[in-house]
Amino acid sequence: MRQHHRTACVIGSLLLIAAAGTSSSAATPTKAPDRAGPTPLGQIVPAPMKVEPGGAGFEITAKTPIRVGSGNPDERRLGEYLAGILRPSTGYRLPVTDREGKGGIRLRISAEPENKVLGGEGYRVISTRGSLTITSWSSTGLLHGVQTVRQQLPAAVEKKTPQRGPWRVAGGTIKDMPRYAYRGAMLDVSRHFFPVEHVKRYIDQLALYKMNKLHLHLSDDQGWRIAIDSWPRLATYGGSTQVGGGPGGHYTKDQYKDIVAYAASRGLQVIPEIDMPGHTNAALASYAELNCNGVAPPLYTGTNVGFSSLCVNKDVTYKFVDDVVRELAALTPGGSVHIGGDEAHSTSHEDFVTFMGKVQPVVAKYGKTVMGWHQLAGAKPAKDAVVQYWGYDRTGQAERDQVVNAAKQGTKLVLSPADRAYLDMKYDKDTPLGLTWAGYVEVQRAYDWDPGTYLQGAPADSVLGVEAPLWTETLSTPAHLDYMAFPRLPGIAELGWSPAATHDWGAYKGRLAGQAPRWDALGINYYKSPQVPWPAER
Ligand code: TNX
Repeated sequence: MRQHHRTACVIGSLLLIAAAGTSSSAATPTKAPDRAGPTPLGQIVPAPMKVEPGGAGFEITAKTPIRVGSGNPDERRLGEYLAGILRPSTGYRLPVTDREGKGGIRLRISAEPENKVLGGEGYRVISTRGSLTITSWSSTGLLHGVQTVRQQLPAAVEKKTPQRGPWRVAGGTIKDMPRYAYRGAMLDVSRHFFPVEHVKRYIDQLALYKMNKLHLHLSDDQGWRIAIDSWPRLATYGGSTQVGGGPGGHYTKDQYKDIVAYAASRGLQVIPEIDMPGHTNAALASYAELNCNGVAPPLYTGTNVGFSSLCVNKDVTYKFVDDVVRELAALTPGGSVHIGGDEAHSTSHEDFVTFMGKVQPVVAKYGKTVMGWHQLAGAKPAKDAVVQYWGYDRTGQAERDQVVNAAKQGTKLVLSPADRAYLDMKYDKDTPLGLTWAGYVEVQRAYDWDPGTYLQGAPADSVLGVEAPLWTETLSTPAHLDYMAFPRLPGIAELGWSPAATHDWGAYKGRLAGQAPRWDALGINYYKSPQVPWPAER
């Protein structure tokens, strides 16, 4: 489909096809979890930093209260969140109470030194016969602790109707904190539009794996998805279709704020992307004056890339950029705005550099830092810009060097190697959805790499973390998103969270297999990779 723009990709795909045949070993199913024994402490995804099993462990019963402090509203909010997961399946009342007392589940945000050393996202879980304590320095850490407890409980806890217990958490202590500060997922809502409810569903899935950034690809050739008051036709006309010609759609500002707030309640910051100067047909179609020739092209519903460009030498272009970035920044509590910059094949290099030189200060002017695809490294990245690397095994050395050199000069990196982290790549030749330009990406390939050493020559501390993009040229329903994200997304989440020392495909695939009953309970439509020892069906 897009191979004429990525000639090297075809060769890459063929090599990978050859490699894939040798690497998939027949997987023997793990035993279904014994109803009598709880999930061993720490057998979760992502793997925790430190696990000290021991003791009888906690059992949730009809009498269990969820204790929160009286002073901190986040403790109560997260207590209610936990209760909301546990009540339907356990059938217990699980009152959230700030009354002092012994026993039960306890949620605590406190600045004690044992919490502070675990940083702004770390937490501890202490499971004993008498109580289950989740404690953290921050509300985000407490939320991550709740997700850990959730995964330690039987998968049936995710169901929406009463199930049989027992509801045990293995005994011992978990001390946990992330390896990387940036653990992201990108959703392309431009190629196909996904309404708020679908985005929230994805947010819930990301939170389960302790991801903390949701990058929304809000504009592309096929659709503009966010209301901009000063340029209303962007959304009403530019958002009126999608790949294949369906009705498309866009988020009103209120809907977008709802997404941002929901994401925040699940520990995720939203990073909005307006892709520029290429990938802009939807904008060019909406306003004739944005085109160098003053003529608006028709809307586009195909899947080619690289044919559109904003008019770099027109003043109105920068008025447009200023308005869009200003309105977007006002909707963005987080620190970054993503300005795209990839595949600007219809913009000369000189124009690209000029354009980025003018646009980056606009982002700064509205109090945000720039994020851009790694082509930004070929222009002059702003001092605090973050560059997102999306190369793959066939990416040329010159292109890599550009990114590595920027990193040496202080540019921070987010790694999304397309042949590892692109959730839209097919798993193998039989995958009914997805693309192949970066090759097939089976579950092991998505997991088995180290972000710390991936880009040779880049200083280790230039790596902020990882992100798994989900492009949607071929994906139009939540079931499609599920199928491509699961089971690869948890692997990228683990690379972002878990200490490098825990990295081990052999152990990981067992823990991953243990997630399947949970996905079944949650109605997640996952790909049953032959590389993973899924539990036998019950
Ligand atoms: C490349 S990654 C793109 C997207 C496509 C994607 C499909 C990047 C920055 N650009 O426009 O949707 O490949 O895999």
